[in-house]
Amino acid sequence: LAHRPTLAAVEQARTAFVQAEWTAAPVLATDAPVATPRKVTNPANPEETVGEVTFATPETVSTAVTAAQPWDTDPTQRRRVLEAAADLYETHYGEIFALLAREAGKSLPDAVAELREAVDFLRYYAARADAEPPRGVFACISPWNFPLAIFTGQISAALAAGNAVLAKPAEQTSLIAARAVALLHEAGVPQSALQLLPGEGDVGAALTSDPGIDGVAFTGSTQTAQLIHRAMAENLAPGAPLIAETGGLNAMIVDSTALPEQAVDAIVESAFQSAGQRCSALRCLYVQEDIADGFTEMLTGAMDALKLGAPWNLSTDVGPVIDEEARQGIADYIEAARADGRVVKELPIPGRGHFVPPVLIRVNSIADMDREIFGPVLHIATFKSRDLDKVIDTINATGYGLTFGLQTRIDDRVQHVTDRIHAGNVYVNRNQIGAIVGSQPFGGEGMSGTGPKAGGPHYLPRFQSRTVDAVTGEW
Ligand code: TXE
Repeated sequence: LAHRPTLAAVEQARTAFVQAEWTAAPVLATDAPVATPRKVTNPANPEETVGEVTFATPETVSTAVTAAQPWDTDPTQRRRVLEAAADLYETHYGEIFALLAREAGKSLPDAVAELREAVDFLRYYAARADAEPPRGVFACISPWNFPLAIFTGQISAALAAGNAVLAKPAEQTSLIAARAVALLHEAGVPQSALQLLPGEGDVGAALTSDPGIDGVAFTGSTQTAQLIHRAMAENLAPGAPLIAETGGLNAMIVDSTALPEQAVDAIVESAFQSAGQRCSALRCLYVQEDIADGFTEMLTGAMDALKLGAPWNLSTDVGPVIDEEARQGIADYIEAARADGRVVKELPIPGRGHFVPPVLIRVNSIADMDREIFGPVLHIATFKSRDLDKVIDTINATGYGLTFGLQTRIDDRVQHVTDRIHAGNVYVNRNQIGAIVGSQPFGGEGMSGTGPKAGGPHYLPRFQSRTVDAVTGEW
């Protein structure tokens, strides 16, 4: 961050905003009906009210679509305004950290990384604004797990290209979205080019079946992406693009030559950071049989060292999951594994709130997992060296292809495995997490998304009226 916060400044911001109550409501270029307001509570302390949100209704949507107007200005102006928005995000870090902690349950390191990523997206796409014509009106539908970074990434690309944006944030994180939109408007994005439609899935469904929409950017579950795909096919012009980033079933292979400390650090971070609520998170670890016992012991020891608790405590490693529904779903899954005697290690619940303590569960293979469990739940399997190719085939056969990790010191093996694995982002001998805007774009294959990768050179052109070059395949 250009205005890098000192610990003292963060501390000050935290206490200053603890008393704040935020609000979110549709921000429209015209009047339209809305639903009755509801309370937003804190995932780490559900008795605490954080603010109030007024949702849009499906009827709000068509009015907003009609009022939308592409950001018809020269690219230099768009660049300047988006840069100004990045500056505003940075100067408001205290309030943003407080909101990320209190509405989304993010720990401070997660909140810092998220603000950094959001600012990077704004500056990266701003710098690439050019005179290519926009598509028109874009629906940007985002999830709660990166309520600022993914929300801002979609919007800033669509706006940099000159589109009008109708933003539908996840119902769990409307307050953060409302604050971000207020900063974008303050920076100079016109109201008709950026409208906010907080609401539930029905608002997203109404948006993606409105014939006035020219394209959709979506991040969330694979199942919702499939619904959107269908709605668009039935209602939108055939050329309208769907840019979808969805779930994953991500694996890591640790062979007997891997550096154990390095591998354990990478695993703990990849599986449990953000309480495992990342599409990139490690879900299934394959450890070579010869080292499995000692390695598992090291791993469970490292899990013991994790600090669970409220996100605003600076020492917290793992905070709560997003809400009670998520907590219950993950707890039921763990209970079933416990009943089967497959739980290798679990930590105690740190208190009230929507906490799921990190857990390690034994499986025979990734094929035993029929869906993505979006929480701090790591699965462990073992393999024999001669079965390495079988393991790769099983991982590929899940149909997902988001992230993959490999820990080994054999160079030929790196080549062999990475040539065969189907994954959008591959991490060798490092933590299997996230991406870096501009230098390591992020996105998956198969059931994990449509591409192009966010934060890469091909993303923004998808928001423009360009066609594919038949020879180079470039946009
Ligand atoms: O996602 P949804 P949810 C995965 C993860 C998680 C699961 C469910 O496995 O447990 O998805 O999370 C909007 N038409 N990921 O329920 O439902 C919705 O309001 C249009 C992976 O939060 O896909 C929200 O704004 N829009 C992940 C957005 O879609 C609809 C991030 C995402 O919600 C809609 C989050 C519809 N019919 C969850 N229904 C990742 N890849 O990072 C809902 N929405």
